[in-house]
Amino acid sequence: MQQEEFQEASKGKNMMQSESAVQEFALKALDGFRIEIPSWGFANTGTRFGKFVQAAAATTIEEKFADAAEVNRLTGATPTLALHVQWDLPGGLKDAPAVRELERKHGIRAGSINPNLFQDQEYKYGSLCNPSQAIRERALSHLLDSIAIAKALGSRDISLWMADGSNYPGTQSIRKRIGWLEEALRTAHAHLGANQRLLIEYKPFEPAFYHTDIADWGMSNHLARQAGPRARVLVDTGHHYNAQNIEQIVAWLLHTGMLGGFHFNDRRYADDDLTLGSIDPYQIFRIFHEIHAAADDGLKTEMDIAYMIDQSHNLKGKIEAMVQTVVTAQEIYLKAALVDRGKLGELQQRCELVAAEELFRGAFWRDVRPLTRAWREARGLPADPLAALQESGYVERIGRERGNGGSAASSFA
Ligand code: RM4
Ligand code: MN
Ligand code: MN
Repeated sequence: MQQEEFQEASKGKNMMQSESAVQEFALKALDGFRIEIPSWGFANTGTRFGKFVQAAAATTIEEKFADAAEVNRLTGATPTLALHVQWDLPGGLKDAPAVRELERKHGIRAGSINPNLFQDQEYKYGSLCNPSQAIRERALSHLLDSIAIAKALGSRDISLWMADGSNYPGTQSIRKRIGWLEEALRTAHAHLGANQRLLIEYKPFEPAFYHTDIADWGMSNHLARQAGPRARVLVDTGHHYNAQNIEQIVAWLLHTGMLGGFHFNDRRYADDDLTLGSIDPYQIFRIFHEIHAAADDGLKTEMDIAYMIDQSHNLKGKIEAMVQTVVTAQEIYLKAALVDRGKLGELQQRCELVAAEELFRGAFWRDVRPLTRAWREARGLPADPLAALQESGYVERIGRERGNGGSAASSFA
């Protein structure tokens, strides 16, 4: 939804007496909500202890595009597919025309481009932060290739996550590595096209267990500012310590104009990559509230936030899990959109704590499913996407055709 339209609709919401005004507001809010799905969410994945393969898992980029198209057909909210260069474009830039062809065939656009700086043997001691200059250069050249691929595909965002770090105290110079990273990201930024962005993801630990080179949002924020004006912070909801207040981080990033986007997932312990809202939907609600509040206050950032899913569907069916996630995201986004922020502001101002919290909590508990259903019906989409998936027989069909159940297909690809 355009910023102005959203604000207009928000004003309407504060005076929403009638059901039809609520419905109209909800339709607009849902029209404006798009979420990107990850190619790796359709592939066989697992834990470091093993993998349970699924017959319907995708092993080729063509299959990932087909699955993404099915999710978009059912939900109407996922027009783009995030790609990982090494898993999806192993031939690099020369694979781009084939991806363009898949875009046309399946009606799905390539979304954010993810460099892969964590799988090659050379990266044992780091990629952009490796003490070896030759390995740093190799990593940088992969990052530049990823930017070129994004340009060829018309993708706006390059989202960077690195596994770099160390496992034991005293074994690496933390500050030298900061310097190498700053330099590499400045160079990468200089190669961005006019409309491209560099999103910098952080994560406190794993695979490194003593220090991680980009461990939190402060480090991402610093690096983004050093890199240049089109670098932003990427918040993966699973990449925080347990007690951390993620919505406060989001509020700060909104306030300072540094929020680039999200990798949504849920977790109970660490980077569990469980499906969104499965453990703590209230947290996602609080995050969306900050975003809606910033939009209501006229912050010109709403349209620049990339909503992306980054999950690993080890046990749930891949496509089922993806559809369930998109539906959940829409519901929570809408609940947060429906907070009466005019009234909430007054209660906050008067420090009416219980009334403010009850208003906030009340919006979370509101059952918005009749509204999401009305939106689907109005937009010619299946009223119940999960039921429609089951009725379609898609998963059984691709399971028969692909028959990947017997092969322990390699991770993610
Ligand atoms: C990381 C992070 C990245 C993802 C890799 C595979 O934990 O979330 O976004 O690309 O996993
Ligand atoms: Mn992520
Ligand atoms: Mn992660």
